[in-house]
Amino acid sequence: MKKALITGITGQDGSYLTEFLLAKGYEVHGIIRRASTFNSQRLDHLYRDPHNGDDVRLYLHYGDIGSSGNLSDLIRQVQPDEIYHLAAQSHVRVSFDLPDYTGDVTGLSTVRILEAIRRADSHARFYQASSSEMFGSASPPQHEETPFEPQSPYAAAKLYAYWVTRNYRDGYGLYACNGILFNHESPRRGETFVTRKITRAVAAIVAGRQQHLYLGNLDARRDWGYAPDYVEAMWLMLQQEQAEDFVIGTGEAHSVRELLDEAFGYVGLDWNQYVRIDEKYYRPTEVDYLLADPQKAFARLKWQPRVHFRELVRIMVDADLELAGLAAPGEGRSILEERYDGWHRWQDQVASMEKGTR
Ligand code: NAP
Ligand code: G4F
Repeated sequence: MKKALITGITGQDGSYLTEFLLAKGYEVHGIIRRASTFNSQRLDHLYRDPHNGDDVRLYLHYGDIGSSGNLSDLIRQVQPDEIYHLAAQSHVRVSFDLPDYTGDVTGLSTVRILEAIRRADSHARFYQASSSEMFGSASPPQHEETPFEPQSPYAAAKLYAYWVTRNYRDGYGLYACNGILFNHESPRRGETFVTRKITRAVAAIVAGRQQHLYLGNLDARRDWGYAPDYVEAMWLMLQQEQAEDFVIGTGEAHSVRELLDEAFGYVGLDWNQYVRIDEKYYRPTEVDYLLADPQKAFARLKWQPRVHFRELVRIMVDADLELAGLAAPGEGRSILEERYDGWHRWQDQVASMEKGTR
C-alpha cells in the first residue's frame, strides 16, 4: 500500500486529492492546524473512527507549516512515498494585507519541508503547489518556458517555493516537481474567491436573502478549471520516470464579467441589476490575463480536463442552490454530473471502498 502525506489536506484541493488517493488504495496522512473550532468539514465524509474497528486509511496529524516543528519526525514516522505540499495562505488579495506572513507560510514552508525530507533521508516524491499567478503580467498564453512576472506578495512567495523546489531537485537529486496550476474551482472552493463568491450570491439572491453583490475588477480574465480534474494531474506528475514541472489548465480563458453572465444567466437573472463595484476588492497590482498552454501535460501526462467553463459554473451554482435549500434549475445537477463520467466512476470507487467491498 502506497502512503501519501498531504499538507493543506483540509483545503479544497486537499480534500479532493484525499478522495482520489483513497480510491487508488493509498494510506493518506494529512497535516492539520489546531483550531478552536472544527476545520475538517471538507473531509468529514471520509473520516473513519478506529474505535469502531473500521478500515482506517486516513490519518490526521497536528502541525503548522509556519514552523519546521515536527516535520522531520512526521516524515520519519509515516515514511511516505509521496508528499503533496498544498498548504498556503492562498488568497492573492489577502497577501497584500499580510505580505510577510504570506512569504513565510506560502514561500518558506516549501524549504522547510524539502529540508525535512533531506534530513530524514526520505525517498518520498515531492509535489509543490505552484501557481499561474507566478506568470503575473506575462503575455498569454503561458507555458513552462514563459518568464515569470509576479504581481503580488503571494506570487512572489510562490516563486521562491518554485525555485527552491527546482534547487533541491538539481542539488540533492530529490524527486521534486512543480505543478503550475491555473485557477481551479468547485463547490468546495473557499467562499471569498470570485467564482464561489458569485455562485453563493446567485443562490442567496434566488432565495431572497441577498440584494446586491459587491465585487472588484470585472475585466480580469482567468483560465478556470474543475478542481477534481486538477488533483489527478498532481498525482500523475509524481508517477513519471523523472521529476519535471508542468503547466495545468484548460486552455480557455473568460472574464469575471463572462462568469457573471453564465452564473446569473443560468437562473434567468440579469447580473447588472445586482452587482455593485467596491474598490476595496481591487488589488494594488492586478493580473489581467491568465491563459494556460497545457500542451506538455496533454502530451506527457496524457492528462485532459473533463469539465469546462460552462459546466463548471453550473455545477457550482447547482451546489450552492442546493446548500441554500433550493432545487437546481431543471435537474441541472444530475444531468451535468452524468455527463462527467469520471466523477461517477470515482464516487463509486469511494463508496464501495467505504463499504469495505474493495
Ligand atoms: P485552500 O482551499 O485555501 O487551502 C489551503 C490549505 O492550507 C488549508 O488546508 C489550510 O488549512 C492550509 N494552511 C494554511 N496555512 C497553514 C499553516 N500555517 N499550517 C498548516 N496548514 C495551513 O487552497 P486550495 O485552493 O486547496 O489550493 C491548494 C494549494 O494550491 C495552495 O498552495 C494554493 O496556493 C495552490 N494553488 C491553488 C490554485 C487554485 O486555483 N485553487 C491554483 C494554483 C495554486 P485551514 O483549513 O486550517 O485553513
Ligand atoms: O478568485 P480570485 O481571488 O483568484 P486569483 O486571484 O486568480 O487567485 C487564485 O488562483 C491562483 C491561480 O492563478 C491561485 F494561485 C490562488 O491561490 C487563488 O486560488 O480572483 C480572480 C479574479 C482576480 O482578477 C480578481 O481581481 O477575480 C477578480 N475579482 C473581482 N472581484 C475578485 C473580486 N476576486 C475576489 N476574490 N473577490 C472579488 O470580489
